Amino acid sequence: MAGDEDFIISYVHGVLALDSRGNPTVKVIVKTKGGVGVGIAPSGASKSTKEAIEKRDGGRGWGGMGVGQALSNVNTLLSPRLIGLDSRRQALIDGVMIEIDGTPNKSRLGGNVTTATSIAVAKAAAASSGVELYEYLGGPGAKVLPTPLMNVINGGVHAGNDLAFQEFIMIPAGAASFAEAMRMAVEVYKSLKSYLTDKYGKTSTNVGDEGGYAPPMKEVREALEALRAAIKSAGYELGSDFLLGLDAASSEFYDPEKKAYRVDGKLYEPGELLELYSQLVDEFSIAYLEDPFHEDDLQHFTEITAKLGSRVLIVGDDLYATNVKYLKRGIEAKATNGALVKVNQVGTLTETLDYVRMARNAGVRPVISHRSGDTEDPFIADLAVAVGAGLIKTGAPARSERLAKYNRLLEIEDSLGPLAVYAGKEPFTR
Ligand code: 2PG
Ligand code: MG
Repeated sequence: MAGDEDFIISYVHGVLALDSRGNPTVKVIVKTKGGVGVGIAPSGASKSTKEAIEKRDGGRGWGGMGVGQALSNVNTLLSPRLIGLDSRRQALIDGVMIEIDGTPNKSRLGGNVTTATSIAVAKAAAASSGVELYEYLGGPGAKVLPTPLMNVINGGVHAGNDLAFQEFIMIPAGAASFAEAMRMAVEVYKSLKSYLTDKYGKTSTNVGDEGGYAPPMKEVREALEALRAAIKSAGYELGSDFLLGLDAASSEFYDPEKKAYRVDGKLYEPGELLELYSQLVDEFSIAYLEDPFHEDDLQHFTEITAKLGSRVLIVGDDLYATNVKYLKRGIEAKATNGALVKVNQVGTLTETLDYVRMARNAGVRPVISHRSGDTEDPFIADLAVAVGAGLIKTGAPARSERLAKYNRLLEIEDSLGPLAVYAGKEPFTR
């Protein structure tokens, strides 16, 4: 049994790491007498303006993306304040960082600094107590393996093609276990590769930032058609074995001057875009739709949720930026029935858990998510099981920064044995 002294933080150190796009990021190592925890901050491309600010050096080196100042914040500002604290006191430690930072968006310390530190602290405490991270964070009842939302065709700012929507997602909801979901997903991922090679040539299966293919498609329906064909040729049924999803990430193709969205070479007024979404839902068994409207258009979120919310999970990502302040507004406006969760959008684990709790209490489904620039840190896999989210979005079954999360979930399912429950279709049944 670990004693109290085993949890006391004795070492906090920031060190340079590189993310999956080769950009510098912050890695933090926290040690106690009883264990070590390492956290690495991920980084988005389609960021919300409401997110915590990453500390970047600017200047010429690393194309301005250096994190020298951020690392020095860990080593000179945070380290002396955190050493001596009990690593289990996550809320207190996150509160100390929020206080030292003193800004509404972590711009002094850096959201990359607070994120990596917050995660490292939780991992050090889990290691010190000798239990698995998901169990430390979620308690002995944590046993739900999330249904993966797998972005297998990349568009938007994650790929060099003309697809307006950022993510075309397959969802192996009909599997009986997480391991079976992965097998089904990999089979479809391979059959998608054959389909794309036949139709668009070899270069169409080069992958984008999240491991999905980035074929030279021009229209949204082409991508959905490809997914439908791939599911069928792998021997599965769309609508039962697999569902489909979209992250439109529509702030990226919204034209504020024209107050309209540019999709497939045409301009859509919000009402017309809503109509397009509802046709796609009917045509392609779409059960998941993220950021259908831009991040300040609460009103059309409310409209689409009223119209499609009984059949589709309408999820706010850029809309909420994992921040209770924006989620509260969304709940009051009945804007969505789902809320994306990214620790680095807000910058601490405590604030993330507050957000998950607020969502839950309002009947809004939390969806744990990676970033397009991610790392080998599998933290979100444990987080998803800990909070029993039932859904995780962490890319295609390709590129090790994505597979780190899936592989960790396979390991968790194995370690839970017969106790494990695969969420499957549950998050989609209302
Ligand atoms: C999103 C994310 C992750 P990014 O929009 O949901 O898929 O992308 O990390 O670039 O914001
Ligand atoms: Mg998104």
